Amino acid sequence: MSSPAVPDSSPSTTALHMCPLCEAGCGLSVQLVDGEPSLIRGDRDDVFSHGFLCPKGTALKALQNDPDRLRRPLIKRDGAFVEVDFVEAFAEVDRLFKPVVSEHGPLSCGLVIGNPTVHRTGLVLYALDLAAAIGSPNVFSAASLDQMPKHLSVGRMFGDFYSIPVPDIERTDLLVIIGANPMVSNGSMWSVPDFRGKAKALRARGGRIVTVDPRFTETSKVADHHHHIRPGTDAMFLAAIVRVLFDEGLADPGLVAEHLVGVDAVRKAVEPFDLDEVSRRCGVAAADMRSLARQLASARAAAVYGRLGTCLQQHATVTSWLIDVINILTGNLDQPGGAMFAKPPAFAANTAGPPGRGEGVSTGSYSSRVSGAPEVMNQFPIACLAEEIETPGQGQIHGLVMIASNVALSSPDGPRVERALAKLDALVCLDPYLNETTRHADVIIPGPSALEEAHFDVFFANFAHRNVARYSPPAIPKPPGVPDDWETMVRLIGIFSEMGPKVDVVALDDDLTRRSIESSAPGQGGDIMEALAPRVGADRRIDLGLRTGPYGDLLGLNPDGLCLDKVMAKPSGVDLGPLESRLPEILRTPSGKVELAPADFVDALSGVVDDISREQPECVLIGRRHLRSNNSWMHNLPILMKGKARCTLLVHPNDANSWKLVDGGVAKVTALSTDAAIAVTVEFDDAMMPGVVSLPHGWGHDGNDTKASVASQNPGVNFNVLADPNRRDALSGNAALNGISVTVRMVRRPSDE
Ligand SMILES: Nc1nc2c(c(=O)[nH]1)N[C@H]1C(S)=C(S)[C@@H](COP(=O)(O)OP(=O)(O)OC[C@H]3O[C@@H](n4cnc5c(=O)[nH]c(N)nc54)[C@H](O)[C@@H]3O)O[C@H]1N2
Ligand SMILES: Nc1nc2c(c(=O)[nH]1)N[C@H]1C(S)=C(S)[C@@H](COP(=O)(O)OP(=O)(O)OC[C@H]3O[C@@H](n4cnc5c(=O)[nH]c(N)nc54)[C@H](O)[C@@H]3O)O[C@H]1N2
Ligand code: SF4
Ligand SMILES: [Mo]
Repeated sequence: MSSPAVPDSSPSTTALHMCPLCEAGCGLSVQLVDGEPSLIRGDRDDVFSHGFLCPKGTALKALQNDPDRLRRPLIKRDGAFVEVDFVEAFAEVDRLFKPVVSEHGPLSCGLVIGNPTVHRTGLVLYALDLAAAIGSPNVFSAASLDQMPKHLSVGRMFGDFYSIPVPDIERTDLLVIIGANPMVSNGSMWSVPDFRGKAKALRARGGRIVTVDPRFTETSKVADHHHHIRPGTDAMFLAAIVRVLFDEGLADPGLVAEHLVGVDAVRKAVEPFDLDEVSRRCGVAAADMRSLARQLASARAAAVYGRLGTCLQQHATVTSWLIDVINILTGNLDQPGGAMFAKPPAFAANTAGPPGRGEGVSTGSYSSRVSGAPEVMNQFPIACLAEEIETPGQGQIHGLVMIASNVALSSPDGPRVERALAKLDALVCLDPYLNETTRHADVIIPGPSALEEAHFDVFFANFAHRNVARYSPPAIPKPPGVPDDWETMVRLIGIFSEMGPKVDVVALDDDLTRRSIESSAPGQGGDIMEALAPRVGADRRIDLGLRTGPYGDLLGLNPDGLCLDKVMAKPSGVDLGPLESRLPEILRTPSGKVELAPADFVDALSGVVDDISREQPECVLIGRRHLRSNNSWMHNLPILMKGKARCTLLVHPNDANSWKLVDGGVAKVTALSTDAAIAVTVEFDDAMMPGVVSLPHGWGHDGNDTKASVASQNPGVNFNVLADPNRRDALSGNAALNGISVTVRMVRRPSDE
């Protein structure tokens, strides 16, 4: 145990915590001197991460101390921000939104949920309540810049949006990674800290890793084989592999067969995918595709995993679906070493209600006002945000609440998004920085820092490579007067429920939580609330989730089961074991079967067929990530900004020669569909597939009216100036931020500086 083991006289103690920055959720050991974090290391006893952490975890200390990080709210007075206390900030929110709601109705308000929301317990546990209180269909989230296609594909196949199978990396023999770079991202929709260590162990026991990516990535470097693939062609590549499985009699779902419907429909749907034709378009040799199909079918245990590269494209849902079609047809779904479902200790819909059958998922029960985008998971595509603000008429958005979102940099056509935000009558941002997005706010409300608040993984346990339950109390106390995130959320709920800014937060929280219990356990609200007393807020919801979860004490009925007290008693976490087979129990489809061939996915495959013969653009742009960067918001920490400039355009040297580029020079990159352009430093790199260039997103810190002294020294450029909001995956509404057709022209040689 690494709990405090220091003499009482010493000012140095150790607090255990969890890193909330990315999906790996590493356990931290925070050394405190005089109550201040002095050194952050990995907690070696952590049941999930075993001491691993990355440079961003260490940098939580720098984040804690960043002088630019907001400790108090800001409100805009005569065009300039002034610091106020929290009481005044909430009063201002109430003052701002009252006229918006009374003049235009609740439909004129909206909610934007940014990425860190799902990493902060108090925010994520109350986000749905806030959406309900706002009472508008205008809900948007980073999911539609990210993983919506995967939610939709598994939703249709398995009946729940969160039933995403993940590679059982510790037991697999063959891991095929498509459009993901876990060496840098540390795993996404697949919580897998220390990917490097796990990859090494996999190969040491004779297993193999294959990457499929337009760039030879950091992950390709630790893999056995790499295949360059043209951006946006994954669906045809996968469909051709499925056809090989059928043609060669290799399709064998194994134990899943008895729970499966739709095999013949898939067989028919992939018929048009001729290996040689697909190969010419996607750039992977036909022999390599054939061999991959055979290897996947013959491996003792194999898993195909796809991530962001497979989601930020126009055929993203179909791609996400075909990945699991292959996992199923090669007999690897739900088998040890294959693609398996986690069993989270709390909050998973696929552990609730009767097992094996359910209502399934539906989409499109309403559509967005301007472009008619169907709702998916009760959200509209975030790419529709600007048009919903700018287009006059009934339902136009006039007031917006944004939680942890930097849409100016993260969503397509950032400049238009900024112009739209500037037009709002009311914008409140929950955010610790004054940045490219929050500069347009009327009120910015920061929360406690990552170290100052308790943490429980609400979301990513659904995709964990191993089942665990962990809770960390705050590592350090928060400054006086700063509400917990859940308190801020409840106060906003009070404001949007017309109770005013001074609502009794605990009483309203009681009411919200009791109502939510009643909705799933009618008549039991009172008793259950009593069993959870005296906890309130986020902790009460965590306790409820754990106790009614699949390992729970069932509020006393199963005394050996889990509750929050028991999890808290194990500061490095409770290990709940390796992934286990969950079919058919996990299914929530109306048929009680795995739906291999959802009709709209099969239909959408015909659009992919049309693409096979489509002419290939000369140059397309894709994104990338860096280990010491986190989307758009950690560029203000000197410790992470060390080293050479990172916001560069990677170009294959042969392309660079034919386009007359110079290494280190500045090039103009122009999007063919919109004519939007940016200027960026060129870096030659033979890791790129010819015809493909790569630029990271999340940069473009122009420094105007922001408070980011370090970030604005290294501004970089905003990738998403080039992204067209109308380029989306039609089924899920996810933005197709990769594969943008561009031209690259030299504007300045390094010597011209
Ligand atoms: N260090 C760090 N870690 C992070 C983040 C970060 O910003 N920095 N962000 C976090 C977030 S929010 C997420 S969602 C995850 C993302 O996690 P990952 O998906 O693992 O990360 P990316 O680096 O975006 O990997 C996407 C890969 O897809 C490739 N690609 C692009 N287009 C295509 C295509 O059309 N087909 C194929 N096959 N490949 C393509 C890119 O070259 C890239 O290697 O990372 C998380 N972790
Ligand atoms: N071109 C291109 N664009 C992309 C991507 C890409 O690969 N290429 N990736 C997409 C993906 S996967 C994602 S997830 C999105 C992410 O895009 P966003 O959802 O906009 O998230 P971030 O860029 O991480 O910005 C997070 C915001 O939250 C604030 N914040 C940080 N921590 C906290 C906290 O604890 N509490 C609160 N209240 N606020 C906090 C930060 O200051 C920042 O303003 O970007 C997407 N955009
Ligand atoms: S990999 Fe890094 S950023 Fe992600 S949870 Fe671990 S320490 Fe934090
Ligand atoms: Mo993401």
